[in-house]
Amino acid sequence: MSEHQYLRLVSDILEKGDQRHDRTGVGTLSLFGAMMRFDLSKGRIPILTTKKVSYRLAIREMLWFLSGDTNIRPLVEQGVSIWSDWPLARYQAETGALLSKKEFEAKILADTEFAKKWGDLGPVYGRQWRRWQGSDGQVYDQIATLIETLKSNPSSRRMLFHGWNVAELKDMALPPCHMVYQYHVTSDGRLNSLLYQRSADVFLGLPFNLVGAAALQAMLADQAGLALGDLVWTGGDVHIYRNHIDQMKEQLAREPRAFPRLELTRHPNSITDYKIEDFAITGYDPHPPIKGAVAV
Ligand code: DHF
Ligand code: TMP
Repeated sequence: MSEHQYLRLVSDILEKGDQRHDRTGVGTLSLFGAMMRFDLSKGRIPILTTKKVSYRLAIREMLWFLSGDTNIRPLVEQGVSIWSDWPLARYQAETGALLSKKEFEAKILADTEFAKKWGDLGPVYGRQWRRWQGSDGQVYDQIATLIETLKSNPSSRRMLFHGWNVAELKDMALPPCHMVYQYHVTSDGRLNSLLYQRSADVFLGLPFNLVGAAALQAMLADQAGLALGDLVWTGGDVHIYRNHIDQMKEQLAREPRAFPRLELTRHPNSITDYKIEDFAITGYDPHPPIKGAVAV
């Protein structure tokens, strides 16, 4: 029930991972099918301690998903650069322009028309979660429905939301990685969640995804008047990029510390009203950061 699960997964992949080619051309070591379970009931959330994780970026990303936005501009405004590489790659491919990430982000901030044209990721997470376009012409807010059901029918086995909208995949900069979130309420009023992630970059993406899922679970519990239970993470293609292997070995040599505590300091009336200031993280005492390049 701790960070050791993550480290065990890392050492399993390094030991037994299949050496594969992948879409990005970088190459990975990969295992198929993995699970981890984190107990959130004591107020601690899985922010890895064996390297410093910029958890505020991950929470900001989750708040951006919940806002329904799919344009990187509001992220860039908040100093969050984790999504900028993909619109930049499209801009470079389509215009032949050679811009650095910094220059591209400066244009996104300075020019709203440019941001509209080049900063959008297509109908990714936020769009599908809050405004799934049905074939019946209706627009579905999966998050609002989930919260209503958590309150009105918590024994339901149908509490989930989904990002994999087949008809719209071709318009997405990246098809969703963390694609299904399912929820479950125990008889004593604890909210469990299970995240299914079809593809996981164990060094860069996964630590962020754990923070996002835990922050989301805390907000949903807060909205529905529930206590926190377990966060179950499950992955499909779970991989370490070849250019992250040295970093992962360095991380494996470190001793994990206790996970930090999360407390929501305010109780907004709606899931869309949380601000980064509402997340009080205490007792986070990580080892130093470890840097690595993201495969685009
Ligand atoms: N592609 C790939 N190949 N891996 C990913 O993890 C990934 N994640 C995406 C989009 N596409 C992806 C969205 N999430 C970083 C973290 C999460 C993320 C994208 C990037 C990242 O680069 N993290 C660094 C730097 C964080 C910072 O800016 O401080 C890290 O060290 O955690
Ligand atoms: P893929 O679409 O070819 O699977 O590539 C997506 C890559 O991004 C893959 O390495 C998984 C990684 N990823 C995460 O691990 N977490 C995320 O949140 C996102 C968006 C991507």
